[in-house]
Amino acid sequence: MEIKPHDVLLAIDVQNDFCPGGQLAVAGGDEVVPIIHKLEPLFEHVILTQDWHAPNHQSFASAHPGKHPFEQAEMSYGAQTLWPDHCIQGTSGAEFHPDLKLTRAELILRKGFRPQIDSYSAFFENDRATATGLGGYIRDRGFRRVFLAGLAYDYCVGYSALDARRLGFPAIVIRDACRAIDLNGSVSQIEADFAEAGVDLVNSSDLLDQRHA
Ligand code: VGL
Ligand code: ZN
Repeated sequence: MEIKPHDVLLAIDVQNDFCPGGQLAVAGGDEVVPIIHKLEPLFEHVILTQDWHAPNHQSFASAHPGKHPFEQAEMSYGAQTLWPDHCIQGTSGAEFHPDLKLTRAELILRKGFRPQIDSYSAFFENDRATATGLGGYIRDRGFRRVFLAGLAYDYCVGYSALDARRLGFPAIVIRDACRAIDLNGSVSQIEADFAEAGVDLVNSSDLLDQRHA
């Protein structure tokens, strides 16, 4: 698959708290860093996202007395999975992985800062209605296809890919450049959603091979 000048690489939430040793560690989360580094030169445009929660965020189990991480809670917008405290604004856990070097990135999009709403997707918060502005940015910049990598495959990467499709952008998830949380069938669920929404899955080798084509 050939990368074109109007394509954009979206590196989702490659942050310390989603890497081994972090508060919401994803198995092998740090392994996406060298793969993203290999992909980066293919793209003229790179955007980073950063999960960026207020300390009292309502997606944290700690904000719900008697509840534990990975249980569900009812929010104004429906059911919400509760997480360990993670990616709190200004903490080291919220920083990008120290090895991540995407100096050409043109935008860092922060999400999940409203205490009452979580935001898995880089485009819409979990009420599925509050826009982050990323859709407008991508449209205004004239980008057309959205390629996604990062953490976590079955949450923030997946929801972002589905919303990209909802906004009419072709969305391509680079599978080996992601790692999953895999909670209660979340991987098979997101892949069923991908199939229905027309999200494409590729591997980094499918993109890197173009150099030899
Ligand atoms: C994420 C759960 C909570 C993610 C963020 O980046 O996939 N998952 N916050
Ligand atoms: Zn979060």
